Amino acid sequence: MPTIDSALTDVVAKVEAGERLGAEDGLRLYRSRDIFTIGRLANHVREHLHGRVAFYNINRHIPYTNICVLRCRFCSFYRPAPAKGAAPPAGAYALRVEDMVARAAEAYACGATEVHIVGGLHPTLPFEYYIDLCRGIREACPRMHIKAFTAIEIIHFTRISRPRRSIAEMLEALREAGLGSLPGGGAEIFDDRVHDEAFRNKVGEQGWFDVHRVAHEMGLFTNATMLYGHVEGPEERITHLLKLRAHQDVSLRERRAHFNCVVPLSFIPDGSALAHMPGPTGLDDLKTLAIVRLMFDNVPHVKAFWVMHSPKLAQVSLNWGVDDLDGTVVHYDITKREGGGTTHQELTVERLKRMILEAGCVPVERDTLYRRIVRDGDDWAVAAENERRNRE
Ligand code: V47
Repeated sequence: MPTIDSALTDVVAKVEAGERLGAEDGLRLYRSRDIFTIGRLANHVREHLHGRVAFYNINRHIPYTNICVLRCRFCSFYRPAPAKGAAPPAGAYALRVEDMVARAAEAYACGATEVHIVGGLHPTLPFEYYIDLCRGIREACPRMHIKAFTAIEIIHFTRISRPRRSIAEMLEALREAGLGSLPGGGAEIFDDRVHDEAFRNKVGEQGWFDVHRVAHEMGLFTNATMLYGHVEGPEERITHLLKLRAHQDVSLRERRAHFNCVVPLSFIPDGSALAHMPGPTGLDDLKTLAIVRLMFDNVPHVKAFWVMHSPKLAQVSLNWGVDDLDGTVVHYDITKREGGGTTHQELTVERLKRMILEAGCVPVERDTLYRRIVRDGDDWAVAAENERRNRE
């Protein structure tokens, strides 16, 4: 009964045989309108890896500043750095370490296992600020995982530190202060034309990969992202994914850590210099999430960050290759949902579980490193099963 787009016959055969897909396969998937076959294939891979399990975590995203020396055209979050002596622009903020720690402690008291911290490239915050931030959170919230700072922030810190530190020295200093892993942000699209049009001045491909390579060499796990739906096309998306996949191959073979998940980020144009662009449609989102699952035979998890995909589409994607929804989030400042809205963007655990159950999946709370969490009242622990597996 199900008719398969004949252009996908070879791709179907490859996926069924567990063979790696190439660039042409990825492009065929993008060109196809057979969203059901694409979904079935991605779901096949997802089920092979995770059965019906769908992960979520209890976390809090806390940005420390929206002041940024860059002016990326896709970004609606940044406020320009004020000229020396001038007042900061409306809506600009830079939180004190004490305030950041207080926010993290509040999340910790509510059972959060992870804090996700990123921010703009602030012109004057000293390198010590970032160390104090990690140390302060580590002291106030000893068991909370600190996932913080995109590759571009790490490079910024190396430039402002005195004496200037290498990437490895910077990551070591942050790890010593409490950093647990790096989020995947800032990758955008690895392509010179796209970079010039949308993220000029931002650290490019080389810098992003340098940071993730060094992190993996040191044993720090990281994530990888792709920001899609702006000035790039399917070819550039597939090339981006293949570059990430090649990096992961080497990390798995030669380094002590690797990418835990790929997070495709659906561009939200509102409020940015690209506000005239339409942004991706729902079908493009669903197809992209599925194609990401299909292209990565070497990354365990694909995350639909519900803030950018909307909870409804993220839920549907659980049957289109996705196995992780990120978490409770609570406040999100970098993008607001289509049509604006506030920074209060929260899903309760009950809602996350309901979304997952209604999609026919089994909700599993995870920590940042995808170990299962078991809860007993207000207390939580990493499930023994994972600890045993890690030791083996
Ligand atoms: O680096 C910026 C992107 C990223 C927009 O690693 C935008 O687990 C859409 O990386 N529309 C930050 N996206 C978010 C991020 C992330 C989120 C959740 C989980 C993880 C993880 C990482 O957001 C930025 C940039 O790529 N972004 N502006 C926009 N208008």
